[in-house]
Amino acid sequence: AFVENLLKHPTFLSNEYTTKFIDTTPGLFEFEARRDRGTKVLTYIADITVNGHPEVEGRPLPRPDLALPRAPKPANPEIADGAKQILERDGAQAVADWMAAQKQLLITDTTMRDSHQSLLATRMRSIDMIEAAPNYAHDLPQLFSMECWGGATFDVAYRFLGECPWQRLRDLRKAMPNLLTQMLLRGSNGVGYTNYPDNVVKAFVERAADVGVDIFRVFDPLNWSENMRVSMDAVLDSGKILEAAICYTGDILDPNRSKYDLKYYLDMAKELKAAGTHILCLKDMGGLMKPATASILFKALKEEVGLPIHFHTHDTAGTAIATIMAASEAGVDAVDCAMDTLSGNTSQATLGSVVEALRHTDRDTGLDVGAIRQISNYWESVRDHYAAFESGMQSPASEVYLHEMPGGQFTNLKAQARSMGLEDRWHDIARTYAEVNHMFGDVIKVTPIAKTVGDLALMMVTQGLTCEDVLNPETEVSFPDSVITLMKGYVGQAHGGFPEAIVKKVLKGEEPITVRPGTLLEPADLKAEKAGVEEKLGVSIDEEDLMGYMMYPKVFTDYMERHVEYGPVRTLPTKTFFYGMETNEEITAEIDPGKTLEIRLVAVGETREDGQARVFFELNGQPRTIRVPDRR
Ligand code: BTN
Ligand code: 3PY
Ligand code: ZN
Repeated sequence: AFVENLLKHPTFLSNEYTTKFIDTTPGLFEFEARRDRGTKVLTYIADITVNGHPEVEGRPLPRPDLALPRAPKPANPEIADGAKQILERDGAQAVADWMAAQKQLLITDTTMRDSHQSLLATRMRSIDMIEAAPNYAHDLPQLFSMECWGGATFDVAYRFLGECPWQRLRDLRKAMPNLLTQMLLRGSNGVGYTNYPDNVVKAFVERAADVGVDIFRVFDPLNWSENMRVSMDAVLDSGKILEAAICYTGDILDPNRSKYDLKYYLDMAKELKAAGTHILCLKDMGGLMKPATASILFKALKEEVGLPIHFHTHDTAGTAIATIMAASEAGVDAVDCAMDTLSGNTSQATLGSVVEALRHTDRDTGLDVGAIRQISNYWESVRDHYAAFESGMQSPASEVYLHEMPGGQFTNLKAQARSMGLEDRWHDIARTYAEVNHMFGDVIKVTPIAKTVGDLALMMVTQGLTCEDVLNPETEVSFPDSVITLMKGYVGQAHGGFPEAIVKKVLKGEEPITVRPGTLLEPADLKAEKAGVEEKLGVSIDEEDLMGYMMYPKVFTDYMERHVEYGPVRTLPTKTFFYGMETNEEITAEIDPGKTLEIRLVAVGETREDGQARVFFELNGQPRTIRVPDRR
């Protein structure tokens, strides 16, 4: 019975031993499983080699001569204590107190989350991150934190990369024992695009805290603090660090744009302080904050609220470093930057340049510029492999003050436009996006509302509709679901409400809700849900998997099915993952710690009448033939 159960165990079926399984499984079963894993991975490589990867079809190819990205050996043999040890020793409040007491400007590295979300449509794979993690731990122990999880990376891992996001978190956590890990959590929207039942949000936070998130940056797309409370309380209960965020939009210097003025930000900061946040985040996802605003806003926040402040911005207009300097001058405690070669444009400010700009000043970051250059060079070699996902943006652009699109949406909306054949109309889309924002009463453009604005803008450009047409009671408009959801109040209550004209038109007289959406959602029966998926998939899943399922039922089940078929594809080099192999090419894949497969592609045979292509490999020196359907 034991063996039988074992064979049905999902971790066994998914051939993923690395952390959850190998420690607890008798060595007896290793051989069988390893062989099986090999076949699965070969099947994946054969399929991609024959049929190509749909995600990169028709996109620019990486240079053909690219070497595997390899991080250099860290310069420091030791791992010095970092901020993580303060959390472990003295708790979350101690980290906030320490932060506020520091003279140097603290730096968060966003390369593993926001930077590739904003530059490469979130497609960076775990293997490329984990390779560099020891360099961070050994050579940059002064970093405040590593933003490496959450936001769009959660579903993209399952959806497009065939990876378990929890496994990524676990691996990174382990490789950087002295650094605080940080995630972006969309409040009641979790890491999804819709409000989830309170008990799902709570369970998600508990899992994430357990698996390895130290700092939770929590935001609400409407800056409605009431809708952040469930997730904020869950973070506080977990003992981890709560960094509640205010999303920044508008322009506090513009007298004609008084909806989001200084008082608005100060009031919200006070609400978040009252809710118990350890750190206050100013989240400028569009990169709209100007230097003069930073001087006024951060000074006022420091004086009137007194919390340590973490500033997040994007370099879309090319102004991020100027604004960071002004923020630093005004006393901000920490800022987000991305490693040089994945910085700038829609990504974060250039980390090395911020460090240099502050050198020999009283806010000197103390970070080693030599180590930064080494790590940045590594990221450069990684980025080359993701040429297919580059947005084509060649320079910063002040157009962002027109559309106010968040950096994290920019590349994604561009890709969406491209897939609809609208790439040439990009500037029309940008203008329409701005008009939709106006029609919605000037909303905060951040997930998921940024997507809603984008959905309607794309629809209007496609159908040649103006805002006047959209609002005209005589015109029949079939609104995207996301717009209906927003106007119904299912995302939450907007500051100042939505304009009556658009609400009336979209809801056709139906009344929007005025309560917190979570109060209308039945608590999920997590036990029953778990049993349901297990039944459907024919395997048992664990609590992490269940959270993947609760946020993204279809994406998760699709992932699980592919995973059972293809095995631990996360261990393949990125080049192989997206492009398969060339004849005579040899690669290695470490499918378990210390257990490496050597794979050589011998030849791709002809496709027979059965529609199957034969692909000939050597696996650890032994010939293997794999048959895959030829779908070319
Ligand atoms: C891959 O990405 O291909 C390998 C990782 C799969 C991890 C499996 S999937 C279900 C379960 N959840 C985990 O954290 N590990 C396993
Ligand atoms: C996300 O929610 O993924 C964001 O990056 C928002 O800025
Ligand atoms: Zn961002």
